Order: sequence, then structure tokens, then C-alpha cells
Amino acid sequence: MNTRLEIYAKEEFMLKLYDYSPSQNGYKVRLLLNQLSLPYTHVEVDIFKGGCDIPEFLAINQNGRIPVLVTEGQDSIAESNAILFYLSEGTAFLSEDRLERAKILEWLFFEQYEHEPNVAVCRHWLMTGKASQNPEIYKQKLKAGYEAFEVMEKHLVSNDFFVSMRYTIADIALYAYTHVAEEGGFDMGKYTGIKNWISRIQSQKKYIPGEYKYY
Ligand SMILES: N[C@@H](CCC(=O)N[C@@H](CS)C(=O)NCC(=O)O)C(=O)O
Repeated sequence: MNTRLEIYAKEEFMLKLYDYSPSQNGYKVRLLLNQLSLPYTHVEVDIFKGGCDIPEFLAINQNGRIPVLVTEGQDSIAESNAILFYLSEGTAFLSEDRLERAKILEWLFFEQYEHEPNVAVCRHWLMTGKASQNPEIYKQKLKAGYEAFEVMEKHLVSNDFFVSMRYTIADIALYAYTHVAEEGGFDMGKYTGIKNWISRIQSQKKYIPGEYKYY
């Protein structure tokens, strides 16, 4: 019988990732794929030139956003954290334990509700000039981003990682936009717990940096 890896290595069954390289939501998935040593086809979507709005793309994600993973069975999965959850099933990046799985989900939902909509949007707005067009909303998003960092910092001053003292997809999800928060105008100087956690993540096996420049 073929192993999962041998099956993935065949072009027609290969995982396919629709992505935009400077996106940290896309980077979450790239990082995990690399750490799992899973080969995949990378499809770059130019999100600023309507790449998400064409019918071919909308057919795999009606919501018109990257990242999207197309599985070896040709099913598509959108939402970066759902993709992380799917890929990490049965690996050390998730957990078999019911409570640990729930704790991992707790942080994934926190990332999507309290963190990413503020931290990622501040970065996006600064890099695209929208921050100066909407200074009040940008300020509110900065404030809410800092509130999310306070929550993370409180946890990380006494824990090496978010769940059970080991590196999981909860760390990958929160690392993505946190490690580039300065690009969104955040001063991260006082967060020593977060800073040390970032170093721990960067020293994980098969860690890869992302790409950061918008085009
Ligand atoms: N909650 C989604 C957010 C995805 C998202 O916002 N993707 C952005 C790039 S980071 C995008 O595709 N934007 C294109 C558009 O809105 O047209 C996730 O975590 O995957």
C-alpha cells in the first residue's frame, strides 16, 4: 500500500495551495506544510488585481479569499485555521486529547476574532495607505490589537507555548501576524513573553520565514 506521502507526491493527487505570498494567513499554512514535509503545488493569486474575484477562484471559495487548500481528493477548504486543523490531524501539531483539542480551538478562535481582524488589518492598512484615510478606525484597531497582545503576554510570561507547553497549530496561527506586528504600527518592545515565544517558534524544526513585501 502507498504511504500518504507517496500518494501526495503524485502530481494529480498533490495538495494545492491558493495563496498570496505576503499574506500571513497563507504563511500559516505554508509553515505547517513545510514542518509536516508535505509536498504541494503553490498557486499564487494576485489579490490586488482581482485574482480572488474570477469565477475559477470563486468556484473553490465563494468567499473570495485566500488561502484555500485543495485536498488530494479535490475538496477545497478555506479559512487558514480550518486548513491548519485539517492538515494537523493525527500529528503532534494537534492533539488526540479532547481537552487539548478544545484549548487549541479556543486560541484559534481568539486569533480570528480578537487578534487577526485588528493586528492584520492595521498592517494591511499601513501598507496600502488606508490608515491615513481612516485614522480614527485605524486607532481603534490598534487599541484592540494591543488588548489581544495583553492577553497573549499574560499567558506567555508563564507558558512556553499556548497549549500544554508544546508547539501546536495554536502557536502557528498566533505567530503569523504577531511576528510582523511592527509593520502594522505596533510597538512590541514591552512584551518580553511574546518576544521569547517568537524566538522559540523560530527555532522549531523545519521553520521557514515568510515573505513580507506587498506587490
Ligand atoms: N479569515 C480568513 C481571512 C482570509 C483573508 O482575509 N484573506 C485575504 C488575504 S490575507 C484575502 O484573500 N483578501 C482578498 C480580498 O479580500 O479580496 C482566513 O483566516 O483565512
